[in-house]
Amino acid sequence: MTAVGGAVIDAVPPGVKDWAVALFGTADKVALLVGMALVIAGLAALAGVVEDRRRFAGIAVVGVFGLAGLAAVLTRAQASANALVLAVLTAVVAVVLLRLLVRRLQEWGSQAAEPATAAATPSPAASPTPTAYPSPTPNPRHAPARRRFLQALAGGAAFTAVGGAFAAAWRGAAAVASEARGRVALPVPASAAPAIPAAAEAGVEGITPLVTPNTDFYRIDTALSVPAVDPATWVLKVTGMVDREVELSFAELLAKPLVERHVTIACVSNNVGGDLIGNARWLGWPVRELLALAGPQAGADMVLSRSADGWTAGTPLEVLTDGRDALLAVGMNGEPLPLEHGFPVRLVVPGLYGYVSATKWVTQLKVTRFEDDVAYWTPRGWSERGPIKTSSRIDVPRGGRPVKAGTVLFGGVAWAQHTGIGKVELRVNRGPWQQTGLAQSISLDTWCQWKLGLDLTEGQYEVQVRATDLSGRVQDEQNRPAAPNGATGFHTIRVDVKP
Ligand SMILES: Nc1nc2c(c(=O)[nH]1)N[C@H]1C(S)=C(S)[C@@H](COP(=O)(O)O)O[C@H]1N2
Ligand SMILES: [Mo]
Repeated sequence: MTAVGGAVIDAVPPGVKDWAVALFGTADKVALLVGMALVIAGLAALAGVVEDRRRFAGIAVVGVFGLAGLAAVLTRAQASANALVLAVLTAVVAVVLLRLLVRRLQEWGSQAAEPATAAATPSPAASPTPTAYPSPTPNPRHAPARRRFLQALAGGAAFTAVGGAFAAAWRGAAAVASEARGRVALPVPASAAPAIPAAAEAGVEGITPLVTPNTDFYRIDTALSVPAVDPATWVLKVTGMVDREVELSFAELLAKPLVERHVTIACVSNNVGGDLIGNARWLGWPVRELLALAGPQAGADMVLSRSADGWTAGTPLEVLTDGRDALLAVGMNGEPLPLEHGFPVRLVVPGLYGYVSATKWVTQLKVTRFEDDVAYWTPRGWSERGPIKTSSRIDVPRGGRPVKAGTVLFGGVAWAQHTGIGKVELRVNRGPWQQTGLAQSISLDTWCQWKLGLDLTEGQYEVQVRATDLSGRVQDEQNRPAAPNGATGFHTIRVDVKP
């Protein structure tokens, strides 16, 4: 089922996917799975009805759906023997159950249809609900067939439930990966993350924390089931336009001089004011050092990174070699990467949206050219290049709740990764821009907090925020949607001030 879902995700036009993401947020996967469960239930009902009318017709329905499932499994890059066997097994069980249930149903139907024997009692077949019987003892001649059908139905349901539980348990790969994660001992970094200055905290209650806890970190990817990668067998291959192909094992990676840095990563789908952005302390090996081992050839301008599940991102070679802390990351906030954030190894690149840089479960770096290779999202309506746009957000006061008249404290975050934030301003009811107090930043690659107290009397106000980066560029005022390369516009909130 996840394979079919994955094929759906890859196949749907970007518009529909955007719509689904916008509608369901990060719950879009749950929505997809529930939707698929409904479709499957509908198909099962259809199979039952047509099989009842004509033998093998229902089996054909199951067969076609089974083949679609098999095709989906086979076309996924993650195709495992387990998934294959499961798909075939499921189809076989479905056919057997279908035949059994239809036979029972037909027995019941044919017995119920014998009119002569039913003379004394109204035909129970006319109404299948037990309440239709005039007496507590239904026609004894019909009972066994009906009971046998219901037994078969209940048996089928129980079998399906138990089978599902076994299938879930069979996802042993996930267990192996999470067990292996538990055994990873991260090395002490050769270069520790600079300590977070106390002045980096703006000191506003309810503001987003400076460092996002792993459990709260946004998650975006196309993987319906989290790829389970065993670090014992993981290798990263550097291929393509290089002087020497390089292979790196997880143990070799851990033995490199690792650096730890705070980097704020963001999703291109993040709407103005949205929360698809997070800041973590990443531990990893600079990608430029790995690339230096391989020796990129003249003419190459892109690194196509590929994940264990076949997803790809195209990152400018320039960005990976210009000295910024682009990392082959193994740690997140002092822990091995959580499985859903790319265990055992992912990329983190300051300044670029995730879709062009932050490959999780990474297994290959192909040095190539934008002209020759196309990354996953490029043909789906998103720009080839995805630098993060300078932006800012008001966290408090939280929308919806009225605040008390007097000095109202505003606070939030602003980011301009790898350039740094110069100033953040607020304006009320489109009045003059007022400079906020900007907290010290952790680094150019992280967001900063800001705060400003405004004296407001009773009434309704529109408050907007805008950031200016350290090069003097003001964030774009024009409201634009996330596609194709990141939303723009000023985050705007309405504040209801009560006496
Ligand atoms: N393998 C893989 N890596 C991926 C993606 C994906 O779909 N598959 N999505 C990218 C996108 S669009 C973003 S915004 C970041 C999100 O990283 P996170 O889930 O750790 O926050 O991962 C990136 N890495
Ligand atoms: Mo993203």
